[in-house]
Amino acid sequence: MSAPTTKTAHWQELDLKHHMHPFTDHVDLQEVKPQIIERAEGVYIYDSEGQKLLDGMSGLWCVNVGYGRDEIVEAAAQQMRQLPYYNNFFKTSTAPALELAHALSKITPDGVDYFFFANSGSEANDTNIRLVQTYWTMLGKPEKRLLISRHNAYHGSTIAGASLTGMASMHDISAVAMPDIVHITNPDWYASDGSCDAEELGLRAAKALEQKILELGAGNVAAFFAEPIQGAGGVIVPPASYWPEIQRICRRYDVLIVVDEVITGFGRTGQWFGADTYAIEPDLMTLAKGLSSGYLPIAASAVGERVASVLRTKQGRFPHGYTYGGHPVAASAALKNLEIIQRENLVQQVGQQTGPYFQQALLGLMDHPWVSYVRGQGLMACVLLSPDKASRSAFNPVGGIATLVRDQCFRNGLVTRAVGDGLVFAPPLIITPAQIDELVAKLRLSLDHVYRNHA
Ligand code: PXG
Repeated sequence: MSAPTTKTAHWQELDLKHHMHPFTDHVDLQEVKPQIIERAEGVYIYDSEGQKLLDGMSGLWCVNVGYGRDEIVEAAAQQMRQLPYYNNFFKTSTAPALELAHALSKITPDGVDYFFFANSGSEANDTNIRLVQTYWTMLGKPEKRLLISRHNAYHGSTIAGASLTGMASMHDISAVAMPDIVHITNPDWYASDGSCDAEELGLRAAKALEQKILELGAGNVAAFFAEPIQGAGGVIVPPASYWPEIQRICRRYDVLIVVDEVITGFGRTGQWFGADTYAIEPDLMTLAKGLSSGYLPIAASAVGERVASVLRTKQGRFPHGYTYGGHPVAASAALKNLEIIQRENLVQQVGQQTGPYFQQALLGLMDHPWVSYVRGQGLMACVLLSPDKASRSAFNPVGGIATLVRDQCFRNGLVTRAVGDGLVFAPPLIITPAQIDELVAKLRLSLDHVYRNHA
């Protein structure tokens, strides 16, 4: 590989000298050097060496309307000139936060009409935990405070978010995992032993919730937290049988349903929310990422009538909030982002055209000797690899080959992420069928390259 240009070398040096990366092995990084992303347009990003890459991940599952939207830039700049900051604490508000709450109330499921703003998905999940526990306490049931989450869930990186998260590696680094959180199985048919079909597995995974509630005592269980489709865990799409049964169980035992829509929200699944796709009736939702398409950090807890009516009518403060929650500049950017999604019919486009096209195009890879399964919904998907398709066995080490394919994709101009033995994709919602073909062709090229050298 040719030597990097002076500016790239300069930034790489600064990175190694002064910068610490999230979720990164810094010893590895010293070997490979970070890739510096410098600009972006539409579905493409460009690095400091001028390489153009199709962003198959929308940044980190967030740039739903694609890059280069001047309208969002203008809305933010205008707001910054007029009022760069004011807060919603105590007895003040700003217009962008209120307009955004109103706009959100029109697209969230019926009965979900109140919004508490934060700056990240992790924070919004912290808020949801506080809301859930405050709700039961205000109703005189403070003992109802246990939270149930699932294996392989990702709910954030704060102590509470990481504690809700169901990935063992994230619990290992923290000696201070939050109490009151327990995890149950997730509906991952691919990872199962194959002893039943997917629908039966979905029912069994849902029944695990009922068993756990009975074991803990329904009077102690406050809420069930879940992503409609597990994203960072590897786009684990639930069988159709799963969510209706979860819904029934939560209602039967009076357990609140908190739907984490940080990835599945804002058109990703082909409907506004994953809750729409799976007919879930959430009591609370976690919103972030696509809310502003990542142009500025903003997140929200969407609060359903049941919880809102208690918090809004019982005397007493909810002692919780973030300095930048509902930041007027971020809220203006989010409002413009929602306007674009609506004006360009992006949700319908994903649901009816590009989503099905994307899933079909990826399924075309099943003829590759390593591609053992393709799962997804709308514009999120995971292509799973196995050295033995029939048994769906894992590579040794797990993720070794997927990481090589991921690195080769980057060399071939495609951004993807390796999750275990899978490669995940979540391109911007504006991706065209021709760009989907480009994505799949680059993935095939990369798979073939690694296969030739490592099979
Ligand atoms: N909930 C879900 C479902 C998420 O996917 C969060 C909460 C936390 O959001 P913040 O804004 O605090 O990061 C997320 C974030 C990955 C990856 O590589 C996924 C996320 C973040 C970073 C990387 O898959 N999801």
